[in-house]
Amino acid sequence: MAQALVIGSAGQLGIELVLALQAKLGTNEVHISDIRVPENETVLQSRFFHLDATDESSVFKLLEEGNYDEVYHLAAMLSATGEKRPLSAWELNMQSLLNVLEAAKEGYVKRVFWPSSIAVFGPKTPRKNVAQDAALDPTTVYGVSKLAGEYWCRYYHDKYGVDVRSIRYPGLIGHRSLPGGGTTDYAVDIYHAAVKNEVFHCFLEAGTTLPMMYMDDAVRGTLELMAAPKSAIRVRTSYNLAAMSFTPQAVAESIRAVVPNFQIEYAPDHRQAIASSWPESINDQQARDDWGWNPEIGLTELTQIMLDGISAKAHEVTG
Ligand code: AKB
Repeated sequence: MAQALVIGSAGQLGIELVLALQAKLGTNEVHISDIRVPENETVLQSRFFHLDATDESSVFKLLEEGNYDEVYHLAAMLSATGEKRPLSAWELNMQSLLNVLEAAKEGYVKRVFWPSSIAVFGPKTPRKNVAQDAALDPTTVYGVSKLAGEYWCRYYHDKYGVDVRSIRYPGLIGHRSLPGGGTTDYAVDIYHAAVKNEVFHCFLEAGTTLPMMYMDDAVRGTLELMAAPKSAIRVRTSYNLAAMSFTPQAVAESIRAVVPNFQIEYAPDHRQAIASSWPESINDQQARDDWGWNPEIGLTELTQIMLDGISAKAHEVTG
C-alpha cells in the first residue's frame, strides 16, 4: 500500500505537492484523488481515485482500504469563488475536513495535513507583522471555513489524539500548475501574461500589499512540518508562514527588469475588498522556532524562476 494520499490532487497546490511527494517517496508510494482528473502526466503516474470528499462513506472507504501514513487533504473552494457560492464553499470546505478527521479518529491514517490561509485574518487583525495568536476576523466564507477548520483540527487533536497539522498559507505562486478562484491568483497570472507579451489587466489596485510565497518554499515547508516530531508541534490550529510581501506594482517592476516592455493596467473588481481585508505581512517566528521553517525565495528570484519556468513550458508546447 502507498504511504501518502493527496485529496485535491488536481488543484494548484495538489499538483505541486504530488510531484514533491513522488520525488521523496516514489511514484507508487503516493496515491492521488480528486473529483476531476489532474492535468499533469507525471502526477497521473500515481494511482488515481475519483473522490467526492464531501461524501463520508467514500472518504472512509478510501482511507480504510489505503491505511496511509499521511493524508494531505487539500480539496477546497477558495476566497473569490467562495463569495459567489457561499453555501457550496462551506459544504465542501467543512464537510470534507470533518470526513477526513473522523476517518483519522478511527485510526485509518497516522498523520493529516490540512491547509489554512491568511484568509482567517481580517479588518481587526493588525496590518503588519501579524503574530501567531493575532485576532482572527475573516470576512469571506472561505476565511470563516478556514477559521472553523483550524479549531476543528485542534479539537480532534486534543480530544481524540488525531495528529493533524496545518499551515496558514499566503498567496502561492508556482509555474507548474494554475490557481483558480483565489484573490492572490493575479500574482501567477501576471507572469503568464508577461511571457505571452500581453498587457496584464490586474483585478487589484497597484498598491495592494499581500503576503506571498514561492510554491517550492510552500511545499518544502509542508513536508518539513509533516516530518517534524510530534513533540515539536506546539500549534494545533495552524501555523503562520511567511516568505515575502509585495504589491502588483512591485511585481510589474520586477518583471520589467527582465521584460522591459511589459505593461499592466489596473481594473480592481470585487476581489479588491477581500484583498484589502487581509494583512500585508505575517510573523512566522513560531514555525521557525518549532520546526525550523525558513523561506528561501524573494521577489527578484521568484520573477526569474516564474518567467523561465513558464517560457520553458511554452517552448515545449510549441517546439
Ligand atoms: C486565495 O486567494 O483565496 C488563496 C489564499 C490566500 O488562501 N490563495
